[in-house]
Amino acid sequence: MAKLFRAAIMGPPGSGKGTISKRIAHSFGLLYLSSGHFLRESITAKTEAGVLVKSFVERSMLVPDHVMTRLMLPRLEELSGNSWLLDGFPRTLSQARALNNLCQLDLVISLNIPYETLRERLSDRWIHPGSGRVYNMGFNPPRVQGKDDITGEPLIQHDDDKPDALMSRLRHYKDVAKPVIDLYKSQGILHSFSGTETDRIWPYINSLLSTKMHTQPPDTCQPQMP
Ligand code: G5P
Ligand code: MG
Repeated sequence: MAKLFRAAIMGPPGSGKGTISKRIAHSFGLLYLSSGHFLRESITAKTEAGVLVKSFVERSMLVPDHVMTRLMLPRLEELSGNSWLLDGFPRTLSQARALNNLCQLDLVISLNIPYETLRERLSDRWIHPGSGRVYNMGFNPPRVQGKDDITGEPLIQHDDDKPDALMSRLRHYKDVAKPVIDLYKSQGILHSFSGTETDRIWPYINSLLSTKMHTQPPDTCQPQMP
């Protein structure tokens, strides 16, 4: 039986979830599922869910739990034979419980990054709206300023990366994440990483995953009683 591995990465806005997730997906062959990307995709496609979530995402507010679980859980059910990594989901205790009913995670990574670092990073962040590709003018700039490397289309800055919106996102993140972190701690699957540079955190995450993925017992996606 194939060894399946299910992980999630948590952290405040700008903590490097996306950057680290892409490295994990690339190095360990996990499917990478980003809740923010799915939301932006549904907004661009103007689906029923997209119309509903647009105002929440634009105001940097959490999308209601029932909408989030309806967006994420069916995708995970379809991927029941795959190993995957979730970025940005679950974000509330209610989402974590809904996920637990579908599947037990093997590992959760939590990123603790100082506020000042987050503020600096996000004010420098530019996105290619069509694909969700993220650039940072200092850390990973595009080859041509203001243009996407692949398509050459213009890059934009999200309204929710501007300072006022960012402050309220961070405050809210802390309150909402605490019970989720406590839950995963109690399950013995939480691994926290602190620091100001992704490149310095990455070797520790890389080594943790190398160990965990090689010692993972054969498994299938089993529900866990809440
Ligand atoms: P998202 O899209 O999940 P956030 O706000 O949680 O958005 P975000 O902004 O995507 O998180 P990140 O993925 O943690 O940040 O970080 P990143 O993009 O990798 O890195 C941030 C920037 O810093 C990038 O430019 C990167 O290049 C740079 N960087 C990384 N490392 C370093 C470094 O070491 N040094 C430097 N200098 N730079 C670095 O969610 C968006 C919205 O969707 C809704 C909410 O409304 C949310 O606001 N949403 C949900 N709502 C309810 N429930 C959920 N589960 C939801 N999920 C999303
Ligand atoms: Mg992200």
